[in-house]
Amino acid sequence: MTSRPPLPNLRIDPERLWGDLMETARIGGTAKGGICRLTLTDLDRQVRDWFKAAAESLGCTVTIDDMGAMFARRPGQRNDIPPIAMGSHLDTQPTGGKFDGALGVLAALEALRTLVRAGYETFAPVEVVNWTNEEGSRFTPAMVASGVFAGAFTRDWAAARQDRAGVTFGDALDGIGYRGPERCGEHPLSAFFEVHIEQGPYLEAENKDIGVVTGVQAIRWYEVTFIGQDSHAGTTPMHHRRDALRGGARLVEEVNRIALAHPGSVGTVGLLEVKPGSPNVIPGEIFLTVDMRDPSEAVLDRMEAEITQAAQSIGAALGLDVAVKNIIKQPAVHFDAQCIASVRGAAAASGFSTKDLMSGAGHDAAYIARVAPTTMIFVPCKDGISHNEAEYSSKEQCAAGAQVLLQAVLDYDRKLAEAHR
Ligand code: HGY
Ligand code: MN
Ligand code: MN
Repeated sequence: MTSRPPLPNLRIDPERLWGDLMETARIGGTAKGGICRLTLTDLDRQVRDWFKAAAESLGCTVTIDDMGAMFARRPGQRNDIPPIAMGSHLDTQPTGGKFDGALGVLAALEALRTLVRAGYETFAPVEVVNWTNEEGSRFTPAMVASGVFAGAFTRDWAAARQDRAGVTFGDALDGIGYRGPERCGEHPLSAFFEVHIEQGPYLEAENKDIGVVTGVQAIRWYEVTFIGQDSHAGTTPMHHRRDALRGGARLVEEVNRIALAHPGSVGTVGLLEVKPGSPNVIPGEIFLTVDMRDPSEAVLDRMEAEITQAAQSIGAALGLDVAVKNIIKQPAVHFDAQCIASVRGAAAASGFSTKDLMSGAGHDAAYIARVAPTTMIFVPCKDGISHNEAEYSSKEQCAAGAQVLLQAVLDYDRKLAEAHR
C-alpha cells in the first residue's frame, strides 16, 4: 500500500463559526437566550435566506427540493460523483437552544468556507444541507424531510401533515416560498456527516472532547385521544361524569411506569391538549402524544403493547372512548464503519479525546443512513441540557466539532478518490 500523502492541515476559524452561531441565534431569539424558530414560519424563512446568501457568497449553488431541504453545493474535481454532504437543521423547538441543529449546519458552512479560503479542491463535490422540520414540534413527526428523502414517508403524506391550527406542511412550505423544484430524495449522496451537540450528559461527565456516534436508538411516536362528554362543572354530579382528562392523567402515569419498568428505556408525554379547555366545563376530549425510545425494537414492541393495553383499560374504567395511533416507528440505526473511521482519525489528528456512544436523540442522519454512508460527530453540552433555552456548548467545543467534521470529510474524500483510481 503506497503511503498516503498527509491530509492538508486546514483549520476552521472558531471566531467565524461562533459569529455565525450568535448571528443566526438572533433570528427567533428569546429573552431567556434560546431560540423559538418553528419550522416553515417566517423566522424559518429568515434563517433560510441567511443560509442561502452565506452559501452563495462562498460561490456555492443552492438547490431546494419539494420538501424544502436546501443543498449548498461546491464543485470538486469529479462532479459526476455524488457529493459528500454535511449538515443538520435550522428549525428549533419552541423553547429551543442556540446549538441544536444550528451547530450542524453552521459547522458545515465553516468547513466549506475553510476549503474555499484555502483554495483547496476536493475530489468529490461537497454540499452543506439544511433539512426541513427535523424537530417535529409544529408538524409531527420529527425528521420529516430527511424521512421523505430516505423513503420512510411519501411526499404527499408529509405535505398533508397538519399543525395544531390545521395548517398543512405543504401550505406552510409554499407560504415561505421554499418548496423547491427538485423531487425530495432524487439527490444521490456519497456520504453524509452531521455534527450535533450530544444533548445528554456523558461527554461532559467523562471530560471527552468528541463523541464518535455509532448509531441512534429506536424511536416510536403515538397520538392518543380520549373522548368523554363536555358538561357543566357545577351541575353534573361526580358519578355522572365522563371526564376525558382523568383518562389522560392516568395514561401519563402509565407511560412513566412502563418506561421505568424497562431499564434504559424512556417514555414521555410531551403534548396534552384539553378540549374545550374552559374552567367550568368538564373536558370531553383530550389529545396527547407519547414518545418512546430504546436501543431494542423488541423492548419497544413490549412497551407498545403495554401502553395500548393501559389506554384501553383506562378508557373502559372511566367510560371513555379511546384511540391510540402510531405515527412513526424509526428502527435503531447503526452508522457506516468507513465514515466512523474517518471521524475517529480526524479526532486523533487534532488530539481530541473521544467516546463512542449511541445517540439517545433522533437526527436526520438516522434516516439518511438508509440511503448513504452516514455518521455523526457529537460535542459536549453543558449539564447535558437541550430542548431548553439554557442549552450551551462553548466556542472551543463547537470549533472542535467543526474541525473534526472538516478533517473527516477530507479523509472520506481521499477514500473516494482512491476508490475511483
Ligand atoms: O426527537 C428528537 O430526538 C429530535 O430532537 N428531533
Ligand atoms: Mn437536532
Ligand atoms: Mn432537537
